[in-house]
Amino acid sequence: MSIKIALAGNPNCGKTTLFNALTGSNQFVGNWPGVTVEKKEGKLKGHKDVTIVDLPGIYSLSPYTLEEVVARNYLLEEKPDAILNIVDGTNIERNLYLSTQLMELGIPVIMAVNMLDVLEKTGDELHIKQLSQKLGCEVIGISALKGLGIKEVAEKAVGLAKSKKIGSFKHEFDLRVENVLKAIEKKIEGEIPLKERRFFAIKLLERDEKIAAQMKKVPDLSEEIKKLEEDMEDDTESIITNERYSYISSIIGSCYKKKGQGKLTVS
Ligand code: BGO
Repeated sequence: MSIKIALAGNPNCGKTTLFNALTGSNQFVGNWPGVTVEKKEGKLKGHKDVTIVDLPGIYSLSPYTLEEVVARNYLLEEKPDAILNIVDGTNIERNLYLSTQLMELGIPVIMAVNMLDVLEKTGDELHIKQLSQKLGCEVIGISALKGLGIKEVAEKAVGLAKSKKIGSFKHEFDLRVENVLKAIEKKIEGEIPLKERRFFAIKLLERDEKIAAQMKKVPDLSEEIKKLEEDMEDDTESIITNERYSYISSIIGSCYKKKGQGKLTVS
C-alpha cells in the first residue's frame, strides 16, 4: 500500500528542516501543476512506500496567494492519507490559525510542535498534552534542527495515515454561524462528500469564489449571508476569522505560558 503524507505549515516554521530530516537525499523537485511554485516530494527514510509531499509554506487556506491555492487544491483533489502539520512552538498563536483550517478538511491531522529547543532555552512553557486534548488531535513536540522527536512523529503520522482516523476535532463557531453552516451543508450534500462538507460550507459562507468555481452547482446563499451579516454586524469572512482567533486564544490561555507570566490555569 502506498501512503502519501502532506507536510503543511507556516513559512519559517522549520518545514524544510523537517522535510530534509525525514527524507534525507531521497527527494524529487518539480513544479506544482500549471504554476512555477516549487514542489518537493521525498520518500520517508526507512519507508519505501511512504511519500512526503512538502506543501508551500502558508498562513491560511484562503484564496489570496498562489501558494494557498496550490496547497488547498492539492489537499482537496489529491486527498493525502494524512497531514503532518508543523507549527512553530515559539509563535504558536499565529501558527494555529492554519491548523484550525487544516482540521476542517476531513483528512487525518497530526501536529508537530517545532522549536522545542528554543522553548527550553527561553523557559516558556507549552503543555503539549493539554494542547492535544483541546485540539482533539495528536501533538508531538519536536526539534527539527536537533532531530528530537522526529522519528516518533513520522511513525505516528504513518500509523495515522494507515488508520485513516479523523480526529475528534470540531471547533464550533457562534451558534448563529453554526446554524447557517448546517443549512449550507444540507444544500450541498448531493455534491460534496460528508467529510469535506464542513470545509466547503465555511468557504461558501466566506464567499470564496475559487471554491464555488470547483463545484458543479453552487447554491444561492444570498439570503442566509445577508441575514447573518446583519445579525452579527460584520461580513462573513471577518466573522469566521475573528471566531478562529478567539477560539485559538482560549486554547493558548490554558496551554502556553510565557516565562514569568504566572501559573497556567489548567481547565
Ligand atoms: C535559519 N530549532 C531551532 N533552534 N531552529 C530551527 C528548528 C528547531 O527545531 N527548526 C528549524 N529551525 P526552515 P521553513 C537560520 O536558516 O526549515 C531554523 O521556511 C539562519 N539561516 O535552521 O527553513 C532553521 O521551510 C541564520 O534557520 O523553515 C532556519 O518552514 C540564523 O528555523 C529557520 C538563524 O527553518 C527556518 C537561523 C541562514
